[in-house]
Amino acid sequence: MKTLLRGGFVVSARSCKRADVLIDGEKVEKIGHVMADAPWDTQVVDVSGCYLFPGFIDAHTHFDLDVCNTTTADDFDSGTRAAIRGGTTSIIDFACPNKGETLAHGLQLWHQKSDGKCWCDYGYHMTIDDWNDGIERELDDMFAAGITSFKMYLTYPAMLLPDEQIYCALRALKARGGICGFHCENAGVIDAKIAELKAAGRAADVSSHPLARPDYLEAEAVNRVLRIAQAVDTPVVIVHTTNRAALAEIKAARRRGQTVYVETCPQYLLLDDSLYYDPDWARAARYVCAPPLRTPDDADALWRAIRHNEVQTVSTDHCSFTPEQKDMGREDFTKIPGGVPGVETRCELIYSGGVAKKRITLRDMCRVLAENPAKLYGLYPRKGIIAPDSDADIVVYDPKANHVLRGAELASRALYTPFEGFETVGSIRSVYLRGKLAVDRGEVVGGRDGQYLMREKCML
Ligand code: DUC
Ligand code: ZN
Repeated sequence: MKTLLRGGFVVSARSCKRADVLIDGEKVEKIGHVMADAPWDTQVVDVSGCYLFPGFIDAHTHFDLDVCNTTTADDFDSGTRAAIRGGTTSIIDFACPNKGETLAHGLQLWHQKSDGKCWCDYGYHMTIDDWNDGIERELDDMFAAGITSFKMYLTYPAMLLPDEQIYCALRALKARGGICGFHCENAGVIDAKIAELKAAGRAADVSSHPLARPDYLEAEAVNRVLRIAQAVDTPVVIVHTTNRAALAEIKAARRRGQTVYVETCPQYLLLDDSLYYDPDWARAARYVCAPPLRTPDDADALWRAIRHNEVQTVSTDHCSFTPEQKDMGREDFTKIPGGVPGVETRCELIYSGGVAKKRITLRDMCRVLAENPAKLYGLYPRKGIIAPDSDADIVVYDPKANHVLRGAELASRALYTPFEGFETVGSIRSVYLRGKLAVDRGEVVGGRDGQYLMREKCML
């Protein structure tokens, strides 16, 4: 049986047009005024007054990840259930072998963690936290397994690679048409600042976290990565960009002719570092993530950069820990497991805080949440657009159905949201995953139907 979504406004990165969408099986068949073409037994769903977005893609999640001697609250089961409830029909998580392990081992481990458990479609980036001939040889296997994007870190001792190895790894990826994302923070100076803060008796202060990881040390690392990329002559992705100084480094690289793709996240657009100074330690600790939250001025710069197409994607860096897990850092702020939940709330936050506030347009929202991530990570046009033959991943957004975000009501196992009490403008009415109703009026009605995504090379 076919399904006709009737009377809505179909949003793309270029337009927002009144049109009906006919779904046949897992695919979009037609768009336009297609009622006359629909067979008699077509299921007609009235979506008048709603926006129809292509299913959103969150290209930055961490599910079932071991951090700081604990494991994220969300695994692939709860994490992808939260994702689909929030309008995300595809996630790309970071497979993460430990130093000394093979990429094949990391890939196998991530399949074990996720296969058969996912409520939305899923793929992986591969983390490169070690570099040697064996790993270089394995890159071809990764491409054969549908992994075309990678990640390297400029911070965290367990992940960090020296500049020479970053250069060699980027050169090897360039030769194969791969793309790499970078976590940009300066490791050495941050460690020195942590030691100073502890020596000054500030180990138990959550506010030590942002003081140890200032914006300019992120900007320094962004600049270093971009200069290494210049030496290799290859595009790179700067993930979870938080601030104006980092954006200035990116602009400078673009001015000298480099291609740089930029990601930011809702927490950097809508929250700020004053939250670390909450006298309630437990409340402040909920916002510990790396890089940390920045200033309202930085958030303004990021919104502007989205408007001007200088930021290509908004993902979440969903890395969830319960308040009880955050408590592990009561005496030592460096032991607070870093990360915030976000996969479930991204769409409503960006609509409410971005589109409804006229900071960005509906088309911008579609571009950074769907079309660009699909192009950047080799899923387009199967994903990222509502068009004939694309997967019928569709989010029906009702702009009049406002509600209030409450951590206790979310599917994530984090048991809180950093946006507690946030009043949304509108909400997700329903979500289709490859033609099948997966969310209906806030209830997850689909199953663990997520499929592993074999991805092509970057096409942005
Ligand atoms: N930052 C976090 O806060 N958590 C997980 C990984 C990261 O980069
Ligand atoms: Zn991350």
